[in-house]
Formats: sequence, structure tokens, C-alpha cells
Amino acid sequence: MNAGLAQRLDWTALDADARARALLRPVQAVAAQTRAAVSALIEDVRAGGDAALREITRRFDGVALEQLEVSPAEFAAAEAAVPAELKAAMQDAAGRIERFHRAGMVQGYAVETAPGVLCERVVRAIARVGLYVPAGSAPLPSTALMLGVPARLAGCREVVMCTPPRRDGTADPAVLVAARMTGVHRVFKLGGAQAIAAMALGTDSVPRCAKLFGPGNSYVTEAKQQVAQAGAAAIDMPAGPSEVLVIADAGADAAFVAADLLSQAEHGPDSQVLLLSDSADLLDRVERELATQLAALPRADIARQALAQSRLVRVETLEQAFEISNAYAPEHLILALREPRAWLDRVQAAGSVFLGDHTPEALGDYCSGTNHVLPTNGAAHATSGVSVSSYQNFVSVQSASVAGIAGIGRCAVTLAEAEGLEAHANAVRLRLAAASREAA
Ligand code: HSO
Ligand code: ZN
Repeated sequence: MNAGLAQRLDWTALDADARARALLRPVQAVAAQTRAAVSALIEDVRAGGDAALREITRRFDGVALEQLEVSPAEFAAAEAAVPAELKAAMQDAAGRIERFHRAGMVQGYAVETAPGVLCERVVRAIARVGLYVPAGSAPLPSTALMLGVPARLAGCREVVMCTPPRRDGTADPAVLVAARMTGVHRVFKLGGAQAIAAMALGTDSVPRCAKLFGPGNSYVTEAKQQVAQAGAAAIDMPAGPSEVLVIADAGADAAFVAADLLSQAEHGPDSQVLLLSDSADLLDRVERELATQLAALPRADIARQALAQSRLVRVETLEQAFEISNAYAPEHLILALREPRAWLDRVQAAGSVFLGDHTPEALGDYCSGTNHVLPTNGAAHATSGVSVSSYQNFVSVQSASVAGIAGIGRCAVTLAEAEGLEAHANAVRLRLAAASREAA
């Protein structure tokens, strides 16, 4: 019965060790070699600036670029090259992404915490941000929309984007159209660790960005981590290979479930795919569907490698499935259940949740309106997907009147004395004395 595509497991038959192993992500360890190669690339960019970027791009992308930045003429050519139907779909998606993200924007606020003491939080856009849009085995214009729309809503003064050049020295036209659509200010044809280094450190042509966003291969991810650790730039989140966990009941449509698993598996050989069900029959049917649908996929090779690391798990109850899912904290969680909304309260940790048979992950990947740049590798335990807030700083402000400090100053003095910080106490006492003179 086992088509051999994914591992079949029975949760109740597993001991604690086997359960832990069942939820292990594919090995994430960054080879010491990768780490060293990335730090050498970052050093090269720091020392050599644009010349180093050109040399590295020649070496890795096989193209000699005069100008790293996409010119107005190249943008115009991209506009002409992208079919109207694709443009309209991107426009349509961008509209919904904007609607959803705008509604979630955080407002500043002010509270009088004591008479004469006003505390506020004001929202400020991060002035210059850097977006990375991968091109590797599949260029992802949808990622340009997911990163560009919230950056524009946040009001960032300058939005910079890097995307790898193709062999002919141009960037993917659909990525360029998406960048323009979302108001990205400047696009550079740079990929990999060198793109991250350029945006974090700045060169003559690439401006230095305070925060970097977006997914990428292991070099990009490692570079983001290194520049963040060095304090050169902040990053959106630790990124890893994409993942989906599906919880399906006996009534789920096996073809739908298999299609969802495969749409995750086709992303990359290291994509992680998990299916939990309380119905052995459903698992059997999904297994058959996987084999049939896989055969017809252009990226079957990639998907097959991902499936080989994936698991179809029989659980005792759906409650147990939610416990497992919460422990795993998937990037995407699909609830192929008869009453999906009734189960939502049980979800404690997940990047993005898809309710019911008619909400495939692909809808969220492209155009439902939610963001597809999401926490992976268990980060969903404590990290959220990209939103407008990711592009903003929140600054607290306080102002006390004479009456205000007269009212709460003693509190500060007491705490300062307890901490043995006499200068702190003095700063308040001096004002209290002035306040009582004023009152006299
Ligand atoms: N599932 C990917 C996003 C994506 N899918 C882009 C298609 N294009 C990571 O969330
Ligand atoms: Zn996807």
C-alpha cells in the first residue's frame, strides 16, 4: 500500500524519542564551509564595494554587469514584456494584500497615567529598508508584492530591493513589475550573500539599509544572520525552508489534501510536509493521490525529494493532532476539517492558518491578502509573519507638568534610593524642590 513517497507513522505506537524524531525538521545545520564562505563574501563587499559586487556577480551569476541598478529603460522593457493577464492578477493580489495589511496597522496612543503625566507611543517608519526577492529555481514576483506592499503602507522613505540577475544581465520582468506596482524606489541586480552584504553595509551604488526582509537560500539566510549579529542591519526573522502541516479528518477531500502537500513540496528538496489524520482511510487515499498527482508535476523531482523527508501520521484523535501541531509550530497550518473554525481556538503557534477544504495554502501564498513571509523552523512559537509593524519603530514619549512630577516624583525617588542610584534620585528631588517653591 505504501507508495514510498512519504513516511507513514502511527503516533500512538511511537515512544517519546520516535515522536521527537517524527517532528524533526530536515537538518538545518549550516555547514562551517557555508558560514566561512558567507563571511568571506561579506568581507569582500565591505572592502571592495561595487567592484567586489561586480566580480562576485560575474563569478556566481555568470554575468558582467556594468550597472548594478535596474535602469528606467529596463523597467519599461519589463512592463512591455509581462502579459496583461499576469499584470492584472498582480494588481488584484496587491489590492487585497493592501486591504488586509492596512486594517492591521497599529496606531499610536496617549494615556494620562497620573494627573499632569502624559505617556504616548508614536509610530515611525524605518527610513530605509532592503527587500530580497529570490530568483533561483523559480522567480517569485509574489514575494515582491508581500514585501513591498507593507513597506509602502508603513511609509518607509526609501525601499530598496535586490534580486539576482539572469544570464542575460536583466532581472526577472515580473519581479520588476511587482516592485514598481508596490512603489519600491530602487532595484539592484544582486543575489545571494553579496546582495545582503551590499544592503547592510552600503556601497557607492547600493544604499545602506537599516532592516532587511525576505526569504532566500541558505547563503542568503546565513548572510542575514551574520549582518544582524554584527549589528550592521536588523532582519525580519530567521528564515528557513518552507513548511506545511495539514490536519485532515475522515471527510477531507484526498485530492485537495495531496495537492496542498505537493504545492509545498515543489518549493524545494528541503521543504517540510506533514499530514496528521485520525482516519487511516484518508491517509491511504492521500497516499494514492500523491503518487498520481506527483507524476504530472514539472517539478516532480524536487517534490519527490521533499516528500521523502515528510510524514503522514495517524493520530488517535484530532485533539492529539493539535497538540502535535502546537509543539511543531508550522509555518502554514491547513485545517481540512468539517468544522474548521470550531478548532481555531486550539491553535497556539502557527505562521498562517487555512480553514476548510476551499482554502488552499496557495491562496495565501498569492492573493487572499495575508502575508506569505512567515516564521519557519519552529520560530512561529514566538515570531509572527511580516506585517506593516515589521517596517516601523514604536517610540515612547512622556511629558510631566510641574503638578505631574509633584504627584509621582516621590515614587521615583524611593525606587532610585532602593537601587542606590543617587544621581537618579537627585534629578527628581531637584524638580520636587522647584515644584514646592513654585507652589509656595
Ligand atoms: N509558500 C511560500 C511562498 C510562495 N509560494 C511564493 C509561492 N510563491 C512560502 O510561504
Ligand atoms: Zn508556496
